[in-house]
Amino acid sequence: MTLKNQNKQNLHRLILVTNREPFHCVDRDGKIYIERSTGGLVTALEPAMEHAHEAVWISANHENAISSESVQQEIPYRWIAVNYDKSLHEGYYSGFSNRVLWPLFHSMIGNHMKFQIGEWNHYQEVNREFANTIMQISKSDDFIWIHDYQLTLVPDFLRKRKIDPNIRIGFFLHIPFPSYDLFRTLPWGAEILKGMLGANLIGFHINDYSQHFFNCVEAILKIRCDRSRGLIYYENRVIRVKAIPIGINVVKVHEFVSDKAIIASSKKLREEIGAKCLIMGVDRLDYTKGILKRLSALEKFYERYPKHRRQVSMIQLAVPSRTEIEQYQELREEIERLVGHINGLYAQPGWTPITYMCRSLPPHDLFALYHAADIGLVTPLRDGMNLVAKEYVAAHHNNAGVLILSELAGAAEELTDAILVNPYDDNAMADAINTAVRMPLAEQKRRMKKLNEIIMHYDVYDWVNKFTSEAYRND
Ligand code: ADQ
Repeated sequence: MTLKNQNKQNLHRLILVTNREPFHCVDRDGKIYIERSTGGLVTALEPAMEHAHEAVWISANHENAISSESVQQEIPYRWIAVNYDKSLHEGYYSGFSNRVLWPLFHSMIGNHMKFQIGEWNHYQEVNREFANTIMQISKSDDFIWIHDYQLTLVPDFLRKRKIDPNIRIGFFLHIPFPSYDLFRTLPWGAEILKGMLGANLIGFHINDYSQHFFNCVEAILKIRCDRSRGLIYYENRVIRVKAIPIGINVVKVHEFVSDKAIIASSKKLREEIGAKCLIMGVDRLDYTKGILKRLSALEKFYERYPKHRRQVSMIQLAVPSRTEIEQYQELREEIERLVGHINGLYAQPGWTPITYMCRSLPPHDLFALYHAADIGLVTPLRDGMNLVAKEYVAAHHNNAGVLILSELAGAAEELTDAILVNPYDDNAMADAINTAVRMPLAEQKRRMKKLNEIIMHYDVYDWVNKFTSEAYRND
């Protein structure tokens, strides 16, 4: 699948709006370098930017040491920063976005959801600043595409500011949308729903999330929804709601894993690990990713299937994120403790059960790991989609490999030829690891072929095309 130049044909300028900027700064020997980000969202959105006939990326400016001129030399499109008062940042970002909406939308409110006075106001103010910046540059016929839970109020703020009705506004939620029973615990639920309803099109990864959204709109706002057509009638406008699952840039992954240098690194990694079978886990360091339960499952696996000790090793890679939030610091310590515990229990001279790396890896090393791993263990407790699962599948497009995938990741809807597991059930996961280790090569290849057919068909270009054409549908 390739991008069919959707944006070029209809000549709408694309204004992409995200909380995070599409680059980050790296300090090397005291000198600051700007690098394009490699994370999930940016990787997914760059193809849309590169194929638009004209494009602008609007984001916050977390890396505020940097001038826009120096950034502009490094990225192939115009970037505009939203400048808001720094005193709002903690409440908007770490507070309301990541201590309220993130756990709530992942249905993990228990120990994680924490309201603090004033944060809702900070969230609103920053969303208003985003809308102000968009208003300053937008012109008739633009296509404004707003992303994710940090910016739910922006579409409605644009309507309130009387944005040109010719401008289409799309909103895509990259994380799950929770059930009504959970969503109703949020004191500002009605405002969040109305905020999103400012868009012409609201996109989710899977149909379950759209249905939850419809339930909340009906129950909380008492608004008429036509579910069979995916339409909501609100303030004399028709809003389209649609499940459009995100894909990956499959061709790029194929290029990485056919690169001779990456194949050589993958081979070297295998030799260094020594074990016959290598399992990989790759995640942002986040409690939703289920890393602790996964490690417990591995411990159970070694306990129940002692003959696999020495034969099977795991590399767990976790890139630190939201390090300013206490729960994330605690999680990091707990993971380190558990890795130490398992290695202490089972390691033997010449064999280490788990190699744990807590950092971001450059694409070369990341894809060498994907390529080297016999088993991809992707077991989030809840995940909007999960791109790691798709990247692992793409990295094994012409060889064997087994994906073990959480039923609670959006990706499980499409990747039904993976071994699907309940990520809370470490006993069942231990058994799934055993099944994967013992799976005959022919069976692995058969499953990999089917998984690859899916991710090749529904790749990131398909996602961009579908979202753009849905946003311009008039029927
Ligand atoms: P994330 O929660 O960030 O994305 P995910 O979809 O798995 O999760 O994307 C992570 C990305 O970061 C992948 O592309 C992966 O290769 C990369 N990555 C992870 N660890 C890394 C490391 N140590 N070094 C380098 N790169 C690393 C959110 C939602 C998901 C949804 C995406 C896209 O939470 O559910 O799939 O947006 O919509």
